Amino acid sequence: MFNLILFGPPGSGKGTQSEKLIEKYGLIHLSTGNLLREEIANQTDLGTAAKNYMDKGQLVPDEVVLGMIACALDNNVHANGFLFDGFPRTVAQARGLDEMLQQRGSGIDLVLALEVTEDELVQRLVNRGKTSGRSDDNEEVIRARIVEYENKTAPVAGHYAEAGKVVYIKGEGGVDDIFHELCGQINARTRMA
Ligand code: B4P
Repeated sequence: MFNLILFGPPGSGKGTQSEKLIEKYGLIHLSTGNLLREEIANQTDLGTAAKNYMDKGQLVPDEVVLGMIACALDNNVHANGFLFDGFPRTVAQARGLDEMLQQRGSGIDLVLALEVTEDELVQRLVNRGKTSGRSDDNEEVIRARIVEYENKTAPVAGHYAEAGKVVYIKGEGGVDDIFHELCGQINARTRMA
């Protein structure tokens, strides 16, 4: 069992790198952003409530996100490990996750934190907005998402740093070069490669 958190601000490449990492290491990909967008697409009550927050660049309430993750863990009891992408986004979510994993006899092994400058983040997400159809990929909402990240999400790195689990990786440059750096850190801690 190997549980990895891919951490970083909006637009830092979490979704992009997650796709490559799950393929290489056979981890189950849990992206709360994707799970929430599925709920919106399916027009569920949860999705309708979440959309109100997401369209303003705000975080969805912790209990909603923790409930989705609990379900996903229960649906994948035989997994090799999980890649958490865009989760946890608050210290309360991190504590909730730690508790859920502990109850299942495991825990977080590594947090890989992607570092990207704010100008580059905005540029990437504005570009993605031209084709993504995502209502939160416009400059005003992107700026709000970055403020939300600084206030509520950045402290999550501190939570895991206390246990020596965080490694910072430069998230600017070629996608394959960044992937290589991430794999190096995972390989140093596992025999999964
Ligand atoms: P997410 O779906 O997690 O979206 P994100 O932060 O924008 O990151 P994403 O993974 O999509 O982008 P990536 O960096 O890969 O969250 C959306 C919203 O959902 C949140 O604002 C919040 O409201 C809600 N939410 C989700 N999880 C939550 C939680 N746990 N608690 C509360 N609320 C939650 O890529 C961005 C762009 O950069 C792409 O176009 C990509 O092609 C490009 N890119 C990637 N790597 C690059 C590189 N090396 N060089 C150049 N471009 C690159």
